[in-house]
Amino acid sequence: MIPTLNLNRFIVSRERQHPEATGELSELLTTIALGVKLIGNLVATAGFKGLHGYTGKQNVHGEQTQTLDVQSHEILTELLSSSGHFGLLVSEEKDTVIPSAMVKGSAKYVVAFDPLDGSSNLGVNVAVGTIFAIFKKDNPTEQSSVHDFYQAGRKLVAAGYSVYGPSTVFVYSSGEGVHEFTLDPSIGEFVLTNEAVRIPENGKTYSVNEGNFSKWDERTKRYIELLKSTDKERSFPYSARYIGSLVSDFHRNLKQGGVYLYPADSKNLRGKLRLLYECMPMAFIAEQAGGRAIDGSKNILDIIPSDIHERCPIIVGSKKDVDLFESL
Ligand code: P6P
Repeated sequence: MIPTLNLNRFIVSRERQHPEATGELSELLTTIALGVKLIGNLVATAGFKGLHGYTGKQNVHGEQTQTLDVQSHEILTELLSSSGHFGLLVSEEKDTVIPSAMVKGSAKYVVAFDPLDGSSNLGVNVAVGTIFAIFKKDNPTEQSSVHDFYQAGRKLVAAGYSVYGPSTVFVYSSGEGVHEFTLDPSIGEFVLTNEAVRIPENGKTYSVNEGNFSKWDERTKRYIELLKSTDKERSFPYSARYIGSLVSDFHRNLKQGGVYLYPADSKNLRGKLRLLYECMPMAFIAEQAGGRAIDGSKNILDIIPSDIHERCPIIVGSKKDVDLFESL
């Protein structure tokens, strides 16, 4: 079967519909997709290349970094730097912004990414993924600065994620719906498998680390107890599905409906996930697919970061499931 549309042709065909498009965003997205292919291969072969394990160093958040975290970070940083289409990078693995080696001065876009989210699962073969967010600079002619990242998620130009699972999928939106591609390893191409993905209005599953139950506030406890109660009208109880990998839990909820939470708790007052390169991209994808994402009270896409690594509580997924949390 000849693949109807591969990622590159799909992106270019969509961007061509915008007369002002210069092709830079298309090149940026296809560069990220190439990075995803390389990282997917790294994840799949790490076991017998002796690449599993920790570097003995910590990242900006004091978390032990794994060899694959660093190598995934290096792949994306080098590919994006040589693309010449962005001024600055933010990576979970680096405490400061990373200037592009190729762009002297200004560029149109800045990119934030989590090169390998969920990497604590790597040694046990649980799916992990890469998450990215692309902003357009307010003043493309001006020298890029960290302030180019201090924009509300609603201003994202594009965002997406990959899941390195039984197949490698690439999901992105550039503001006109959510599109899913699956890697065909026999030709090394991402092939369109779902155009205009819509998240069901409510789901059947909830994804949260219930080990934190005692640290949650009363509202979060009440919400989870509701989802576990018997209420035929609301199709409760939901099933618990949590594998400790945001991209996997989110992707299941995107396709089948459901809600993912990493709420604030007494230990993590702003939750665990990072606003810029985890919460915002997932919130952007969720809203583009007809879902919602809040931090508990505000839409995540309305929050303006003030630090590139700041954390944010997140309740994201099917509209009605997020509405219910907000209503409590
Ligand atoms: P916990 C992985 O470290 C991650 O950032 C997400 O991918 C995942 O959903 C969450 O943290 C798991 O955190 O505290 O439940 O182990």
